[in-house]
Amino acid sequence: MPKLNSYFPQKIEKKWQKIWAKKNLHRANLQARRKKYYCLVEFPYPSGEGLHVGHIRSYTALDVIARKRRAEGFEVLYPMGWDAFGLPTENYAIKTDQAPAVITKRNTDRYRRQLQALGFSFDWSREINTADPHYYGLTQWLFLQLFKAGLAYKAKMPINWCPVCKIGLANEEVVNDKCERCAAPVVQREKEQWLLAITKYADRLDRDLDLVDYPLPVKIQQRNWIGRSEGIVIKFKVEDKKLKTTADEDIEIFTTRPETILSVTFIAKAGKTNRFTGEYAINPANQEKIPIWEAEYVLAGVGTGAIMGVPANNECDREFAQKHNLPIREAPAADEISLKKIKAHPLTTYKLHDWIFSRQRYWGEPIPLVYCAMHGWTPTPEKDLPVKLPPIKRYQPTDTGESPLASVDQWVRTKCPVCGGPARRETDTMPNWAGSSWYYLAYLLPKNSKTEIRNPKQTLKLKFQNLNFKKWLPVDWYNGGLEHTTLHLLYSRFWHKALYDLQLVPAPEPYAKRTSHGLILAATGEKMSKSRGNVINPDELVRRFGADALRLYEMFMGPFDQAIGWNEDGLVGTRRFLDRVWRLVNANQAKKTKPARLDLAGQILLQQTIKKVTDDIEQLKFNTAVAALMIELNYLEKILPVRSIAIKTFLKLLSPFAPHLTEELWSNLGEKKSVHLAPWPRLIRIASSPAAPVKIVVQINGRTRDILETVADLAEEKIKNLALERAKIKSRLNGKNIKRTIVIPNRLINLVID
Ligand code: ANZ
Repeated sequence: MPKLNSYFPQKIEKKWQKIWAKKNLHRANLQARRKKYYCLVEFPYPSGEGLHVGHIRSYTALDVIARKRRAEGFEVLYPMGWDAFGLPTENYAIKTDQAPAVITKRNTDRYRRQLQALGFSFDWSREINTADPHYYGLTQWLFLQLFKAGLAYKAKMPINWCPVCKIGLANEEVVNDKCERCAAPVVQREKEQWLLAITKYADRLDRDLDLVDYPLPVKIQQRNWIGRSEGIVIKFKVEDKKLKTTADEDIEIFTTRPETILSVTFIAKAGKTNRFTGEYAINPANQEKIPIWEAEYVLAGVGTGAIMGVPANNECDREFAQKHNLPIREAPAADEISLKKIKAHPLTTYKLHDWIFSRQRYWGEPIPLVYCAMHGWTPTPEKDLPVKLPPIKRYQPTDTGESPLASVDQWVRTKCPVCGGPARRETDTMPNWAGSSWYYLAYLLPKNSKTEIRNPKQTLKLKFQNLNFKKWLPVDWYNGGLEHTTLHLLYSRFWHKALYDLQLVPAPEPYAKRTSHGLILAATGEKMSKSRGNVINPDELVRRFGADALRLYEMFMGPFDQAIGWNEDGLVGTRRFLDRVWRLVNANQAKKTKPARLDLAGQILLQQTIKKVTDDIEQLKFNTAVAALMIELNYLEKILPVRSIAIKTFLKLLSPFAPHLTEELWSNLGEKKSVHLAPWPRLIRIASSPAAPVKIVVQINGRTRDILETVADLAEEKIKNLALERAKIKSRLNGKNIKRTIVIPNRLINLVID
């Protein structure tokens, strides 16, 4: 027996990664004639902690899809980049006195190295970075298109203010109403903010969910967040205080339950306190005089900002009535006819609020607007984009709660683009959701976009319209976290729709299909976090087990959409499975006897494996796809030596999960081209292939002498031949003449002799 070499992933993985990169194996040709497939995963925020095992779950899943699609003949784009602006980097910059750009560079270098070590088939030539001035120049330009379309406006808004740190905090930095850094109670402070009018798109964001393939819980969550509600506005006359007669003014209330109008006992309008206003309104249904209150629970931004109080039917109203001694009355429902007489009109309202788009922070895209006393807010001209972040010494926010940019006087002072007079730049920056609102478009920009897109001969609008968007949009399959359902996923759908209306993109929705992976938890079932010290470092796992074993484990660990605890034994198990695959191929090569074809049972099993793996991958049932491969391996191990076609089919099915090991074995089998360029195995119908073999009773003159196992629906002649070959039958027949043969298909053969 020749000594079998062992599986050393550390040796082969780096080697193949280099070869694939050199051959541009995963580069997408956006001009290709073939059908396209655009796979997308949420690009990471390059934090100081490095890659998380949760990233690997999502990225492997779509890597499997991307590899399968390539094998099915599609031109596949599977890109990667960095969502690089954000608070943690800025806070770390403040703490360690380093430039955020320097920290970001270090972190992205590390992430890239980590991702490359896992063998994902990303097209690295299209890597993007939202903090790159070329990138954020385009983010600024797109923002200006929204501004010009009337979708950006400035308004006074309450923000979270930490009186100790003297800074405005993002919502994420407020934990239980306290400052995340110093634990001081956070107060609300009025501040002028930029807002994006996402509410103008509320209706379409709700309705167009019908156009896309998202998991039902994701659609429901988005719909609840948008909070569409169809009701009517009813006018109540207000009694003139002095004359005690009805005045000309009305109070308009919004309700979804007009038939409860006879049970109304008060009116309440949005207020900062709960108090009686001293005024009365007249119920148009029964002319009753009812008090008008101000109530905290009535929201200013919803409906008309006023309600009719129906304590008998509405929980909030009842609570309020009980607290303030207002009557609770249960009257019959008003009928259609009496309702028709009331002055009312239909209204659709939404819970969604406009999106606060300002941050008083350094590490974000500067909002490219300039303020001039004469001309108000004006866009920075296209030729002056990007408005670059100026280098500064201190990233600390200022005492006034202004962005640190406000302290860079030479940067703030500028000229009005309209009149050339003195003007000031906006010092607020965009939230970290800005760059990710259009990044799936950025991946489609020409590779030399840095120079080309800046070529001033053509407007950016024309350039955008000339891009390859028509062929490549929408994204075919987008996987990402459930936590982004009402943030990033909603925000980017909104940007996309606004750009669609501006004829910058050709399709109404950015993502045709969305899926979500479950969280990976610590072994104890807790969330993995730095503070708990239970974070798993993928670098170490790749070193110990190999990237393929880690990838395979994350696909095998449990149902993809469910949360699951980390279990290193599982990883040991998938590594062992790969060791066995390695030995199988080597042992098969080493056998001296002539390799056999798969017998019928073997062929059937292989076809079942192809079908199972093919179907399960599409439904994200990676765990059961891998289980099918394990069953196939068990079988192949027992029947060596077998012809290499069977082994190769098995390797091809495994290749999306374990791309390095399968590539090495594929080439050991003498293949010159990559396993990843080979077509996906096709299901073939085996001649007379049964679901399961059948047992046929063999009788001689009506007495059972033997039982033989064979495939179903075999021709009579063939069954007879099989029966005659059986030793037991041969000896009993002993050369005697068969007078007659009776066959019951799939069950029995009776040989009649003298
Ligand atoms: C009378 C009534 C009777 C109501 C009843 C509900 C139940 P949904 O259904 O969630 O869309 N409402 C209207 N404007 C409001 C505001 N600005 N702040 C707080 N509440 C407001 O909610 C619609 C209902 O929310 C409306 O219908 C109104 O109460 C309340 F048995 O009117 B209803």
